[in-house]
This record gives sequence, structure tokens and C-alpha cells, in this order.
Amino acid sequence: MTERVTTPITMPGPHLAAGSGASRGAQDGAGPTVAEWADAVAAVRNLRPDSTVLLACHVNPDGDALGSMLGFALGLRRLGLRGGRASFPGPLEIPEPFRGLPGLDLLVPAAQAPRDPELVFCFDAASEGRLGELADRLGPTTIVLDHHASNTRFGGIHLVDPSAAATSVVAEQLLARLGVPLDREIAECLYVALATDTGSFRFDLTTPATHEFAARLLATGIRPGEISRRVFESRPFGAVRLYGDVLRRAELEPASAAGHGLVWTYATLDDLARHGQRPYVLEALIDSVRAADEADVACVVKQLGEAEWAVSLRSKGAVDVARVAVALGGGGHRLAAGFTGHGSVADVLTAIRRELDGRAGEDQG
Ligand SMILES: [Mn+2]
Repeated sequence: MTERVTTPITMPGPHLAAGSGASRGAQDGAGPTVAEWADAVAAVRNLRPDSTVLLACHVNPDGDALGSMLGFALGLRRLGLRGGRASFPGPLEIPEPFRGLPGLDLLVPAAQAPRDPELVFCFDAASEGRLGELADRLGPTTIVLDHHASNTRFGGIHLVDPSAAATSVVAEQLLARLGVPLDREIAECLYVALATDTGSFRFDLTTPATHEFAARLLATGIRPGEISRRVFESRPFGAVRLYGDVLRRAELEPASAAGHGLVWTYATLDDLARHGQRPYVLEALIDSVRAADEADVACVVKQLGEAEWAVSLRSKGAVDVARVAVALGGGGHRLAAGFTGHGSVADVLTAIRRELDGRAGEDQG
């Protein structure tokens, strides 16, 4: 997978099927093994109060990356560990929806992330490339917490559970094993992570276990209405106008994807500049586009540079968009995938239509 892929912040599709219980655990779709949990707990127990610990999450962090990292970082603080610092690659810019998260005071810019930490935790990153300039801090003492079936197991201890709705599920399980009770601050971080990755509990990965986890988080007294408003339902007025411009140019192609239909639109850097907006405000655009009933496949093409585009693909079920994304150098899940496109918008759409028409429907039934 490329690292420039617009990683879907939501994970609606079923992950890879569980394997036959092989001891390597998550690689086969099962969760972490008993030994992996024990190794992770022992690594934390070996720390001294002033041990330097780095917590890292993926570039362009979403709610799950930031929420699971900060929630866990707060948990380490509750254990009396004072040397925890959290970071992510790129500029230290927190997307507006996450600026109220507890634990932000633990964040440092990547350049100031500790050089030789005793322990490193990685959150929601499927490969080390997603950690950018922080990748050089990784080593045998790295504990990887993730829920991507495609995780490349780049650390020393791997807590990877593809059946988990969010990385925060894994983070909470480790906190529980460390004896850290949930409090309001930790719960708010983990709740934001869970709500983000499940699309507010709408997607298929939302299981009874997901709601049981949410219930434990809510029992701490956090306010889901207030959190949802802040995270999902508020954006600058300029972004409202920007959505208007971008949605007005949406196109519906009922014959595309072998008749399953394609709806698409695009947003340029000029669109952002005209409305004075940052790229993150477009994160939810795909949800507005995919609402179009007549198309199984939805696509948003967002400009990254002169001839470079971040492409998000969604399917309602008839088409495997991961196959399209992988064929075009990206990756993702059956119902949510992405890749980096090159050339003009027309070039990108031509490539997508070709893959959709060639492959759509092949694996149905
Ligand atoms: Mn995630």
C-alpha cells in the first residue's frame, strides 16, 4: 500500500476472515495471543516512573489514532509513569474536531520526540511508513496496537486485532490488563476513537462487544451528545459553503461499475483556498456523496498537489473497492478504500472507471 493513500477513517467493511487459530495471532485474523498480552504487560511493568516512553500514531491522525494514543498515554500517567510523550509525523496540527481531547498536553512535535525511548507504543498504524519521521524510533521495544488486518508487524510486540472496531478497543484491553480503571478523561479519548471508526456505531464492525465497550465508557459520565457535536457536527461556515461548491459538481454515472453506478466529485486546493479551509474539513465529504442512492460506488478526488490526488472510494456492497484501490496502488477494505491518483481529475476518473468496469461484480454471490 502506498503511504499517501487517503486512509479511510471509517472501517465499514468486514476484515479478513479469521484463520485457523495459528499461534501468530493477528496475522491470521485472530486477536493477540496470551503471550503477546503478557509480553506487553511485562514491558510496561519493567518501566521506572521516569522512564522515557514514546507514544506514536499515524500521519494525518484521525479520531482513532489520536484518541487511542492519548487515552493510553493518560493511562500510563495514572500508573505513575511520568516520562510518556505522544507524537505523530508531520506538523503538530490537531484537526479542529479533536482540539478538545484530554491529554493533548502530552503531545510534542515529531522533532522533539524522544530519541532513545525505553519503550515505544504505536497506535492505528498498519505499517512503519505511516509513522513518517518517527519510524527511526522503532525497535525491538516497540509495542504495536492496531486493528488493520493488513498490519505488517513492524514492531517487537504486536497487539493487533482485526476484529476490533477501533484501535481503542485494543488500547482499553491493555489498560485493563495493567489495572488502569477507566476515568472520564481516558474514556473520552477512547470514545472519540470508537465513535469515529464505527461511523458513530453505524457500520458492520459495530458488534455487541462494541456497544458493551461504549457502555463502559459512558458509565464514566462522559457526554456523548456534546462529544458528537464537537467531533462530527461542527465545521466552519466556510466549510459549509465549500461543501456546497463541491457537491454541486457531483456527477452520477448509472452505467459505470458494470451497471452498479458511480457517483463522484472532486475538490481542488483552489476550492480550499477560496473558502479559507484546511484539507481536514473534507474528511466527511465522502459521506455526503455516498448518500446518492442510484450508485453503489462513491468517489471523492481531493487535490494534494499540482497533479496529485487523494482518492476515497466507498461501496454499498456490490463492488469490492479495495480491489480497485489496490490495482491503482492503494489499499483499504472491501467497502472503503483509497489510493493516490496522478494527472488530471479526468485521468484519475478514467483509471477508476476502467478498474470498475473490468472488475466490478466479479466476486459477487
Ligand atoms: Mn482505526
